[in-house]
Amino acid sequence: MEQNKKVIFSGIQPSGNLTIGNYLGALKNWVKLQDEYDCYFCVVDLHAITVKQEPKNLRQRTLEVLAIYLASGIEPSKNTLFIQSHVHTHAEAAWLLNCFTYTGELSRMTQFKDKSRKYAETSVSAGLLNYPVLMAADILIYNADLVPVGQDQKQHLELTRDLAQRFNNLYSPTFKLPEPYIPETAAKVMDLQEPTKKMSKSSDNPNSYILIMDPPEVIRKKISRAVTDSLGIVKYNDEQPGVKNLISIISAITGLSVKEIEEKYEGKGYAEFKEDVAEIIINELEPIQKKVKELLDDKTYLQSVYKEGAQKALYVSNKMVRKMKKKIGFIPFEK
Ligand code: AQP
Repeated sequence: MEQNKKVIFSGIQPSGNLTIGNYLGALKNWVKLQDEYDCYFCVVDLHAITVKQEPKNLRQRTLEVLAIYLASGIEPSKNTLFIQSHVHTHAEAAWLLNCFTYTGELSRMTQFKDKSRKYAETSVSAGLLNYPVLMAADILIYNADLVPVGQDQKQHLELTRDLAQRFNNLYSPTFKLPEPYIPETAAKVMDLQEPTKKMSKSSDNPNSYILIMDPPEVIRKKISRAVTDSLGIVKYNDEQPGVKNLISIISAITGLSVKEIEEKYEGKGYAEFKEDVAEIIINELEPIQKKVKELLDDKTYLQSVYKEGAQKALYVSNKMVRKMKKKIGFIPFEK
């Protein structure tokens, strides 16, 4: 039966603690996909090391991200849940694909340009440049049909399609060309301090994001400090990016329409509006936080989930990598 389902691949980097951007933009939507699609949800730790990570933090966050996947409602029995570095085919396929990628294509990527500017003072690793090739490998080794992506990842998916097409033309049809999957209710959560920028887990300013694991009092404080404007009207428009962002957050959590939210706060000030935003976020996150803590206390269970996921992911992806190697001209290790 699974054969008939379309394949989806997605992942989140344990490059920082997850934010409500990751939750509302990715996780909450993934939960809706698990019955209809054959989903591979991965903690992409190989991607995380494209910028410097403290080993202790990386270890801790990788498990926490897996626990957050589970606590958000992603079920191991319905999906393949795993940690990227446990499945060696990702790195292997990335190397193969690197040899079909032009450096010019990579240096033109917007995310590379942004991130290399940010890390210019320390050093910019070749890994940061090659990040989209690893992402292409992640997707292509499962022959994914669909990839849920935010606007900022669309360019990388285009490259994935170009690489797949290039390989297919050079040898013979091997890969499907994956399509972007844009969920109807995809929320783009903006930075609380600079609401024209995406909320990001690696931001240097903790007031710019709400973490999934932030305690209630921290959430109240951060929302009360969120940048708004001097108009004092709860209205969804581009002239009020801060208010627009808070309305989007309410809408993504409650399912209320923008119009319903605007009507609810007609004639009311920002203080009351912000108090409600904070309570709505707290109520949504509380059960997840409780579950994450329980899961992190049960490492044996977490291990059983990621081991089983990795075994399945390896079995599926190895077939594709073997095929790639054979077409390239490598001698098979065994027939
Ligand atoms: N602010 C956001 N709004 C909506 N969706 C978001 N995502 C991230 N931030 C928002 C979605 O989360 C998924 C995984 O993201 P990622 O960890 O692979 O990397 P990212 O998109 O680069 O996220 P960050 O938080 O900005 O990470 P850093 O700071 O490490 O680069 C994706 O589906 C993404 O769309």
